[in-house]
Amino acid sequence: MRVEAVLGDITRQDVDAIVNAANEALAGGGGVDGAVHRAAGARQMHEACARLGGCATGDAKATPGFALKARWVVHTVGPRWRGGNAGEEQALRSCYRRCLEVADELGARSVAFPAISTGVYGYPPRQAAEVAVTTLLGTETKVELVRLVAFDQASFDIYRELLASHGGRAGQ
Ligand code: AR6
Repeated sequence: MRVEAVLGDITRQDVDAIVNAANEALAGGGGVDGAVHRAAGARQMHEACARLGGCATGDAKATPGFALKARWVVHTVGPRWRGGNAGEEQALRSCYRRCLEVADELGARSVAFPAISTGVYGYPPRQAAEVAVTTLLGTETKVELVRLVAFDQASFDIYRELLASHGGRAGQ
């Protein structure tokens, strides 16, 4: 598996599946979640999410991508940051692992991830990036390309640095 980093918008990625940073109700929201719902088609995505019956923190569930370039959206629920001693790291690792498992079940070969939990949920970006890179590189999967999509230059630089030291690569 190859892990690369880009600076950009998750909703514009031309991959088999994109990951959504959702909430447990799968009810839509701001940030990535709002952008994904709008770009996919809000009504259809809302209905598809409603049929999934929610999603626990650390778990992941898929819907079609509807109007997105990506064929599927894998919705995952990251932990809210509560200072670091409330199981946040374990839950965030679970998100990345479960997204790859769901991607494998779908037959997705390329998957783009946003920086789960680092917006509204407040996870420190560098610590989240370390969890992302080490978990992805340490998980057995049939996914061939993982793209980490940074929304700002500082996050992109962190991914680039971590990938350089872990044998991945940065692009764009
Ligand atoms: N493309 C890529 N990254 C983005 C985009 C985008 N279009 N928009 C924001 N980011 P967040 P969370 C970055 O808040 O912390 C929602 O309301 C953003 O800069 O989307 O897991 C849900 O419904 C940040 O670094 O997700 C939940 O209630 C990262 O994506 C809650 O927020 C994640 O920010 C989930 O919070």
